[in-house]
Amino acid sequence: MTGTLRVGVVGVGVMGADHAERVARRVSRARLAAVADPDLARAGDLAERLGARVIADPLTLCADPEVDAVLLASPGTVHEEQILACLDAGKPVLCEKPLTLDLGSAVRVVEAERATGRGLVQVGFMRRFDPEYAALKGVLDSGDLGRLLLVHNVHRNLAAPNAAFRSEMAVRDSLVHEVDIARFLFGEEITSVHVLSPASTSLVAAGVVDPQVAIFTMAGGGVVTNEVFINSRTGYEVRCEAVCERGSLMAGRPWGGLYRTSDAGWGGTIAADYRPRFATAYDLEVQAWVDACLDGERVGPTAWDGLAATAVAEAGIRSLASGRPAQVSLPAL
Ligand code: ISE
Repeated sequence: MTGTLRVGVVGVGVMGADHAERVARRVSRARLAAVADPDLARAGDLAERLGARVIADPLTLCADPEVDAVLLASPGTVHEEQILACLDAGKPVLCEKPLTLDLGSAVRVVEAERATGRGLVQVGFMRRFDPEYAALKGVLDSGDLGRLLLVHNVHRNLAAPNAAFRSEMAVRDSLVHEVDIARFLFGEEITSVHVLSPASTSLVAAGVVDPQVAIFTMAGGGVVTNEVFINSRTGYEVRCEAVCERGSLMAGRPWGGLYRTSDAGWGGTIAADYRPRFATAYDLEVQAWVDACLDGERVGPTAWDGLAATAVAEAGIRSLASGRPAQVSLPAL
């Protein structure tokens, strides 16, 4: 399709404001048509700056005839009703992760999307669009290094976004990225997850587990180790090392460039948060979504990918509480 995609953004907090700016200023073939947020002053300021309309009610934005596609950056608790409103209106939706907070609502979303007969939902697992992660996946798929055996992920944030931070949030909001990357790199489902609770940093409230170490077992027997450390005080560090039969690959070194075991070097800076670290990935993700909406193709993580991530996060929260591995069961849809 030729023309310009009129995008509505729901939720203009940190990530939504970043996406609104991206749609308005950096992505081609798209225009920021409208924004919605419960904080009307925040929505009004942004809309004025970027030349968009404010629509007070998110569900009205989803149905608005002058909005062609919707980018959801609202809290996960309201994703289900907002995605369903977009599907009812037959509109494509790019939904920030997590798709939903529980398996029941994820199933309802996947079923509602299937009933439309179209691939309308893309989930915002932006790392798949990061040039280094994409290059790493390309090398794995080429078979040059043989079979993928292990993945080691490190995921550190500078500090928790607010004082309400709880252990479960590290699983739902942060580990969920590693869930998607593990499924993406192996091309398999995760069958069990074991969340370990090492000694916590003294910088969190009593009873909060930070850092956490999670171990995924993949359907084919591969293993993924994950460190998630929210109050690391070092900055935004996200790295991934894939270990194959004939060598290893690393994405996300602070000094940049896909690393093979023969490389060496040091000297970069660590980003403060996900926006600078994954700026290129977000740009490529939103551009790919806009192009797919206009050209009628589906790209990126699907609603099923979002459902699978929610199922693993639910199992992870059970494991966090019990201290034992938890099996992941995916519905047969
Ligand atoms: C946040 O929502 C993100 O998606 C970031 O990528 C992640 O590092 C952070 O822990 C989450 O809270």
